Amino acid sequence: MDKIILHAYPPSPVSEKVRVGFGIKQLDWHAVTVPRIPPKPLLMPLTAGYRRAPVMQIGADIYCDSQCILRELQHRFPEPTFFPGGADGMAWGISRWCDGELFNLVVRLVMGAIANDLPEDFAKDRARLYLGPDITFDQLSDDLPHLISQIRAQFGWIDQRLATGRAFMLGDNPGLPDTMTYYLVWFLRGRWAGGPDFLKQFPDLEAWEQRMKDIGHGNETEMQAEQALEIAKAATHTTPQHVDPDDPLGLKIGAKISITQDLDGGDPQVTGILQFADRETVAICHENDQVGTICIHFPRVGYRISTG
Ligand SMILES: N[C@@H](CCC(=O)N[C@@H](CS)C(=O)NCC(=O)O)C(=O)O
Repeated sequence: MDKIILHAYPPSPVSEKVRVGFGIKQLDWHAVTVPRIPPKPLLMPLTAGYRRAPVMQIGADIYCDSQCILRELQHRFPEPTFFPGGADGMAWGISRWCDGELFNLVVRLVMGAIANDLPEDFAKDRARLYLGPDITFDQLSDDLPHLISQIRAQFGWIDQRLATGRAFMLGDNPGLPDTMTYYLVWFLRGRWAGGPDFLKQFPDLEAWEQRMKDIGHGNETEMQAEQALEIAKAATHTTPQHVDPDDPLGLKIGAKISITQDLDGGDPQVTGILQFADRETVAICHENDQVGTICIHFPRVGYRISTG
């Protein structure tokens, strides 16, 4: 199998979720560092315009969004499982909470608390991604106590879950719900000055946080972006042609489709030729001079597909 390559940058919290996923599965992988804001000229040939981090590459198959990446890791490397004790299915719902409501609150708090110190271009970019077109992080300063109250109650749920004597969310071994919640604790502790004090009220969460940190990231090796592009060009994607006959959108193999995040973050649409679609994943083929033909995968949940 081709190497696992993660296109990301060290401070990215969503990428930390995937790095811990590599740790749970004890994988060898390569890290390509991408810029924190566009332009990302050495990433775009691989993603046809998708600009967020992380993106995983295996040969000429490209996986966008942490949800899609973790699913592919579970598929390719079933053991150690992300679902110890047989918790498949519903555990994915945790991502809708953590990557939606809870992520949004934590981003607002972390960025809102340092709004005046953020580099202008970074603040503008992230405000558009996470707050929408009409509001900036410095407008959140009066809202910080409210945000803390919301996060406090929800981190309390995590703490309660861990107060039951389990080492991890599902029992003795770490799994998907652990990495999906841990990255937000990692982000809040590392990037909000009030984080370490705030977290002291959750002793079981803090003990678990240390266990999660101890898992590590698997075996990481740096790679240059140019090398990743060469690997994609030399490889052939391995995604079969398949579309679920009951697809609610009536998708057809070979149709031209566009995919974008189903929220107003100003993300560009990604366009290509449909190769694969089932309930949870959609994949398109895309061709350009730098990498030849590649297959780009997205989750269905949280993404909107348009045809024609
Ligand atoms: N739903 C996406 C969200 C990814 C996301 O928003 N990542 C942040 C970094 S933590 C990002 O891409 N920020 C903008 C950028 O890096 O250009 C996922 O789960 O991967």
